[in-house]
Amino acid sequence: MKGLLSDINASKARNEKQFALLIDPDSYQDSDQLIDTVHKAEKSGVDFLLFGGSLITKYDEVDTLKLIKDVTSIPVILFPSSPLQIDNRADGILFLSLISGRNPEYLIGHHVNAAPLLKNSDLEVLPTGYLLIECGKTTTVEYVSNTKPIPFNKPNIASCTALAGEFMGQKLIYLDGGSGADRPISPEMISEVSQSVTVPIIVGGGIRTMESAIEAFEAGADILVVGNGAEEYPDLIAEMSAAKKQFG
Ligand code: 1GP
Repeated sequence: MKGLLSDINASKARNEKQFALLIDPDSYQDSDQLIDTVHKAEKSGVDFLLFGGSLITKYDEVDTLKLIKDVTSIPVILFPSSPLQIDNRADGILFLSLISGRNPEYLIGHHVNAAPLLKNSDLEVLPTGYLLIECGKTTTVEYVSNTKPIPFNKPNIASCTALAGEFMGQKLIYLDGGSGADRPISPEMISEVSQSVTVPIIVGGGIRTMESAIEAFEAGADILVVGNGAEEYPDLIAEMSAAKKQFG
């Protein structure tokens, strides 16, 4: 057991915030850029790397995960959209149920295919209720999963969905606006969800400034995920780390 979930729970118990950097292998096909990003993450004290994407097209070009593992000891947690993305070289996997949607493949179908692979792996499995929230545009995850996001201004739907997820045994709740969302999830929604569940809350999608990160942390997010924002503006990695250190 690698203790990823127990570390997350311990951080929450201490009121400490965490920051995860999302590495989408399709976005980092330049090895030098990837290594530079990982070094920045290491220097800034990023808590863990999420690795994956809603649609990966460049599996064979650069072995992104190997490059990452060669240069850092930051834990890598898979953030997969399908069992094709299971890779035993990572440390853990978000075992995602897309509970905002009504597509059985993303509620239980892929999980059945993934289960025997995970049983035979060394990956720590982190059961995660995943809620896709409408944040200004149709994202790849919405299209690929064929699910309808929760409306931006309906925090009560999000809080009831998250609570149902916790009652069903999910150990983490992930509120996601989707990669490259136009705007981040509202502090009102994060706040309502955080008052509804006791498990740690991950929030991502469309976070591009330190100010929006602080707002999300203040509203009750335990872990923030940044992907596109750090690709566009690499200094955001250090700024996010500074934002989380204001808490706890
Ligand atoms: C996407 O939450 C992640 O699933 C990160 O989103 O790339 O918009 O930061 P961004």
